[in-house]
Amino acid sequence: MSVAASTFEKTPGWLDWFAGPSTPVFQLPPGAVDAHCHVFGPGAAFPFAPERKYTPCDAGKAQLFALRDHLGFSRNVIVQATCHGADNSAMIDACRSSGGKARGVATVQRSVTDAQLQVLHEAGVRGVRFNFVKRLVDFTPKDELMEIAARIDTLGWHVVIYFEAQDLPELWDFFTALPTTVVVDHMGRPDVTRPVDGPEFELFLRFMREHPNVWSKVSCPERLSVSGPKALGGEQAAYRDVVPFARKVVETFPDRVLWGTDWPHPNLKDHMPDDGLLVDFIPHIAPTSELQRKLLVDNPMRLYWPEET
Ligand code: 0GY
Repeated sequence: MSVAASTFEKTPGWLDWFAGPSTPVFQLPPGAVDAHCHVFGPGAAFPFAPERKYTPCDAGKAQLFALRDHLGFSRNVIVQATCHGADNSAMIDACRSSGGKARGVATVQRSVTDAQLQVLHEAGVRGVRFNFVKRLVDFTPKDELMEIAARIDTLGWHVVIYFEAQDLPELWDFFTALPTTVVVDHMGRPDVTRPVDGPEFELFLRFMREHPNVWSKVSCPERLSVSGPKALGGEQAAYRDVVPFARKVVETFPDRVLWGTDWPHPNLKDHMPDDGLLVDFIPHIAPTSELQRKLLVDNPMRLYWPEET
């Protein structure tokens, strides 16, 4: 796999995804789902949104599906990336081309029609994403988001939320009023230099404990790690500082966790991980085969392919 030249000029310092990932040592269970990944363009076919906060390299469906097969995943959940705004075309095209092996999470605006939601549903969309990370999106009023949540609830979809740990107190009332299943991206981005049993992470655990409709992706150690080492050069002990946080969530809420590569890893500044080594991170946070099966197969299937479970 190689990164093709883009028709758009990338954000300065942009890191392209790692070409030639290793074959994981950890063998994924049959039917494993990569439940958080993106497609970027390609920009020539699916232009990036004018309101985007970054311009990535191209990372299209063919490259995503090749990575899926190389790593040993059976399916993908493709999450609309903010560089495409509320134009879901690239994500939808990837879902439609996947032969039923990909489902999607869309970004929609209040103006979306019921007919448009139906088209998204038929293409494989099963959720919407509300993003509160200020460097990625402009602010959307909460009443608009709540209106969208009520509408997609009737389709049986869920809401994916992305926020930084320090914003959880302020967003708590809104999140806990959502009527759907709520899936948190990357454990709400904890500061992993803080103690895993300290008040900051306890607030996140309480959020999950007190609200059985809240799930978490235990993804993105490469984004959260401060100490490293990087998942490069065969490193099997990567991102050790993230392990206690992710393992705590997996062991406490085994039926409400998901895992994803986050390929093509938007906005990483320091390094681009080898996705094969990211897969090798999984047994450190889900140490038993039962936990691994729930994390990688049972839970994502229940949420995204319920008709097959
Ligand atoms: C992620 C994280 C990021 C970006 C996006 O949609 C996006 O642009 O999700 C990020 O920059 O932290 O989940 O891929």
